[in-house]
Amino acid sequence: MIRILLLADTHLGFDYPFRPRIERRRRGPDFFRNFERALEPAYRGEVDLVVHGGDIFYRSKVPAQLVEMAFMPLRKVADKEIPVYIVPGNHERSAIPFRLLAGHPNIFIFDQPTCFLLTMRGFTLALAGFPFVRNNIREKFPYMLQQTKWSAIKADAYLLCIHQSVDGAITGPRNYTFRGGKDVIDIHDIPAEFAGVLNGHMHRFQVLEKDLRGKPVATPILYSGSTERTSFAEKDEKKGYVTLDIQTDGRNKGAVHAWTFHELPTRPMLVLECNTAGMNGKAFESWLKDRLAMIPHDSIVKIRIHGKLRSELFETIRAESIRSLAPKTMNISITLVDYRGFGEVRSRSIQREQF
Ligand SMILES: [Mn+2]
Repeated sequence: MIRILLLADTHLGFDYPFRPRIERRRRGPDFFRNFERALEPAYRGEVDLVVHGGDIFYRSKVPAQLVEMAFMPLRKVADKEIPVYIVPGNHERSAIPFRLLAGHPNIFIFDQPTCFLLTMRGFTLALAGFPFVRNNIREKFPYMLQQTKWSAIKADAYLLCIHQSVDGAITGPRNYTFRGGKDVIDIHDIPAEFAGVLNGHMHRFQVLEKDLRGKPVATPILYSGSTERTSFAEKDEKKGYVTLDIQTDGRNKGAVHAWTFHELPTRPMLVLECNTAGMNGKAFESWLKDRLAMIPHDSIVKIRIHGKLRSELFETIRAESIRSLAPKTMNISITLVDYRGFGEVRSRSIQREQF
């Protein structure tokens, strides 16, 4: 039996400015904290290997300091002789940060279609994978898979490590389901020889075990989801990582024997709707104070403002004014729902400042 820890979409660097223009609560440290929490079973030696399903960072160009901060925990795992496998995600187009990691003998990066072999306690595991494919993975998938040369390798079990959408994957507050698009893998193209697909890209935890018609598939597709909420679209989602066991009965190919989702702590994320019709600055302030008093102090809050604003209200909803009304432990952003043009630009600039 081999025990694996799967984490993905850690999006490190999100709201983590090294030279902040303004002092306020940042969400950046939350992302680092959950990254470390997800790796704790590895620190304790409770798993045999770690797979990161991609999007370590929140975007493709990141400062060297951030790269170093992100790699320290992974190196700590690798130093314990626990191999770490990394799938470059859509935010990892530039290969540069990986050169720093690639030198470690226990860190393996799917920077091109590859199949890594791992033998442990007499069990040989093959980990095939390739970096995120941006365009038309539906058509390219069989070729990418073939390029890993997995079928020429003898192993007790095969795993596929990728960062892609697959038919049936679900995302967003309205449960959008991926089906049949050119950037979606046809679930039937995944060879039954694979015990499981360890996947990133979907920020919601989910395990796909059926095709779009509801017919069971041979290979479960596991998305551990992101370790923190990267947007309000994820506000009601549980965040965490997955552990799974690969087992074989000797006769059959190895299979995913059990998987467990481990939830990580996240701060409350709330949307406050405000209709400003007839409101002046004072009224808005007292409305906001009342609302903020009712919610947890460490909330991440989005205020959606409806209606046309009196000019004095524009002053009140400036980011600084709002922040002065809220506990320092909160994160607050504002959206002007009914404004286009000037109003929207303004609201965007407020949002940019907040996140
Ligand atoms: Mn992502």
